[in-house]
Amino acid sequence: MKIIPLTKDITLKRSIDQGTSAQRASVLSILEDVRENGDTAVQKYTEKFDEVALADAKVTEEEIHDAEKNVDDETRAIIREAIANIRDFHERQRQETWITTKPDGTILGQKITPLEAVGVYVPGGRAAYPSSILMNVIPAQVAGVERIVMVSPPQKNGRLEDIVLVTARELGVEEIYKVGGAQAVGTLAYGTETIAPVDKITGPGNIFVALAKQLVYGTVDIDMIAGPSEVVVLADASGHGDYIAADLLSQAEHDPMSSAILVTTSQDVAEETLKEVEQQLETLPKKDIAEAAIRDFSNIYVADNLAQAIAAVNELAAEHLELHVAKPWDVMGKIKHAGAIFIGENSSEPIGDYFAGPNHVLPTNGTARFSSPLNVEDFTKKSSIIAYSEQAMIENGEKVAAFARLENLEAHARAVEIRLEKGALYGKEN
Ligand code: HSO
Ligand code: ZN
Repeated sequence: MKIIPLTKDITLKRSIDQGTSAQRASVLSILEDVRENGDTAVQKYTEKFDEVALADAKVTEEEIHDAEKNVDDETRAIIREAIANIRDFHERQRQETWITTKPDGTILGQKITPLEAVGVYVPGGRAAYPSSILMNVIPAQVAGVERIVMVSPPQKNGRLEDIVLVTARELGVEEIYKVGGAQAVGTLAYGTETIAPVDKITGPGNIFVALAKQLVYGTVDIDMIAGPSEVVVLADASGHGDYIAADLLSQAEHDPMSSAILVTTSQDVAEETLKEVEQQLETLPKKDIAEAAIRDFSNIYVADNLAQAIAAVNELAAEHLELHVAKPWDVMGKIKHAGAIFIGENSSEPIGDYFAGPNHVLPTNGTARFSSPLNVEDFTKKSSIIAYSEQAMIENGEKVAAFARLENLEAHARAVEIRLEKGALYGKEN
């Protein structure tokens, strides 16, 4: 991390792991194996990668009860409150089916249907974030998805992390399997003898999971391929270096390839932030990770004025953007690209990770230019409704037939014309 004057063409080093060709080949062969050999293949890979033999991957009621004993009431109360906030926010995203009628009797509409089955991948070990379970499951539930399946790699004792099971229970997710990696993605996409396939797979995972999701896309839908977490802070002279540094580090600790950027109009804020980052870093348990991210993917840019700073921030199209400026709402109106915008210095990014309500699954690596946070609509699909009246058919049929002949599609034209000839006749019969 260095302090650099903001020039016109700042290039931001951000990165996403694309995987090696060996990793791709291995993922492809696992997927093929799971597709052909179902449960037998899944068991084999669980033994190989998770080093545990599981005759049945399904999580039992007993395992959930055991997990519940190990998670205290206080923790569960926090999770419940987060669930309520996240559910409340996502309820507002729900879209309704609509229908419109025209004067000639034509009825047109858009029917919203939830996906029938969704699989949520939950990484194992330290990355088994309960918050990510909430962020993936709740929008699916609000959308009305009937079957939500959770998969996660087993620990060596053959069980899932207590907190994963308790969070699933709090959400009412009942179908949980102890399977991880590419084999879990294959299971969800193709189904096995014991696990029915789903329509969409969401949730973060390691490179093998990401590659597998890419490869099954088309057979099923997927959410996105997320890159390392990133944050951009925009600050003017009113910004406080200690707050800014703390927030930069909060995303730096996610991944050695995470990116934490400050764009500021104030040299003083730049210097104070740099000093604070160095100091605060020292005592972080994940110092190694955060240090790498700060060293390799993070910088402080000093702009001449706010307009230049805003232009840079739009260029970056950050996953998370914090506005530490005197008039954050004014600046908000000028932001074109960001996954989530945190307004004012009390809106620290982790508030959004856990508790405020909006989804923390956000477009990374500049994809906020064209994509949105995970949301309820992602778990629904639309069907168009077209109902033509006889009058509408008679009035418009010839135009449609002419359009069809423009494309040399004679059968299309005749399908319409047969109604123009006979429609009146059938109409009279009724
Ligand atoms: N900041 C991450 C999400 C997360 N943070 C989960 C903590 N737990 C990506 O938005
Ligand atoms: Zn985070």
